Amino acid sequence: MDRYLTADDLAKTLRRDVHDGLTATPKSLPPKWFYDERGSALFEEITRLEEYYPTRREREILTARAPAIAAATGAETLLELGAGSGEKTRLLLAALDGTLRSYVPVDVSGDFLAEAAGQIAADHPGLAVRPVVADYEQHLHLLPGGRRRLIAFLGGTIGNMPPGARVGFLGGLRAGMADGDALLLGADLVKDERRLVRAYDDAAGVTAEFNRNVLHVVNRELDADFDPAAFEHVALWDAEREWIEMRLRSARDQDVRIGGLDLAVSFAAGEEMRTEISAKFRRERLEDELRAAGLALAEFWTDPAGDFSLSLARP
Ligand code: AVJ
Repeated sequence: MDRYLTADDLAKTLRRDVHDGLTATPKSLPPKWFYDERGSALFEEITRLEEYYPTRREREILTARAPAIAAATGAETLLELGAGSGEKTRLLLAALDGTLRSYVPVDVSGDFLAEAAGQIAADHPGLAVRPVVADYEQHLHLLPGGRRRLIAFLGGTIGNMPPGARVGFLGGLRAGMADGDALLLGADLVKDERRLVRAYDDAAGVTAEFNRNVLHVVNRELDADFDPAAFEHVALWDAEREWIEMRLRSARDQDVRIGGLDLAVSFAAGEEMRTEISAKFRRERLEDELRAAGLALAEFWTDPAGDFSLSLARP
């Protein structure tokens, strides 16, 4: 397994993110820290909720379009950014069967990656599986080369980036791509506000628990004393910026100590801290942002209901 990111790098990034986020006004924490073991399990649970449509819709599109993706790309290498739950990967691997020689799952967490890669290697004899531990916002230029690479960035995770970061990220991807390479990008679409908000504020409270999990992570990793029960889950639709925003609202005046940073922060009753944006797209905006990064939209597929999109783009 290639490692461009050590546990120590991750720990440093967490320290910086938490320090910067908790000393800013308004306070915020970045969504990348949701996904420890418990957070990943909670996210898996979210993907099975009736209210959370994106995973199901993306799977519908992949199932219908995998043969077209294979025909259009003839991919020899599949690079998957953010190792998924395995199911979408299996659909792609099965469809690319005729041309594919190597599979490169890329993730920030090595433990999860090695296990998933081992399983896939066992199921696909003859396929070279080369997991890479890397931060795809930092290490794009280090990813393995080769001819006819298909870079898959699925799930709608691009929505977690604010617009400026998206342009930089897509531009970085483009810079590392050659003729014959392609990008497969999953992105959630703008739709009825009530459905969007319900997808991020489910009746069973799983998303609320997922949101609060970032406080458990900070408590454990940075010796902090957040009381997660003293923060309420908030999900709202920002109609102007067309993104869902998740926040944690302090239920009372409280002081929190982050021992590992030697930092004390106060929350006022009702104060809200942003923990995630999840941008929703329209075709035109995706096409414009891809074009600005030097990528041309070749295919744009949605599920029959028009809820979610898969874009295929080329340099
Ligand atoms: C994994 C980033 C695509 O934004 O929909 C799910 C994360 N947050 N419920 C999303 C998430 C709240 C998810 N992504």
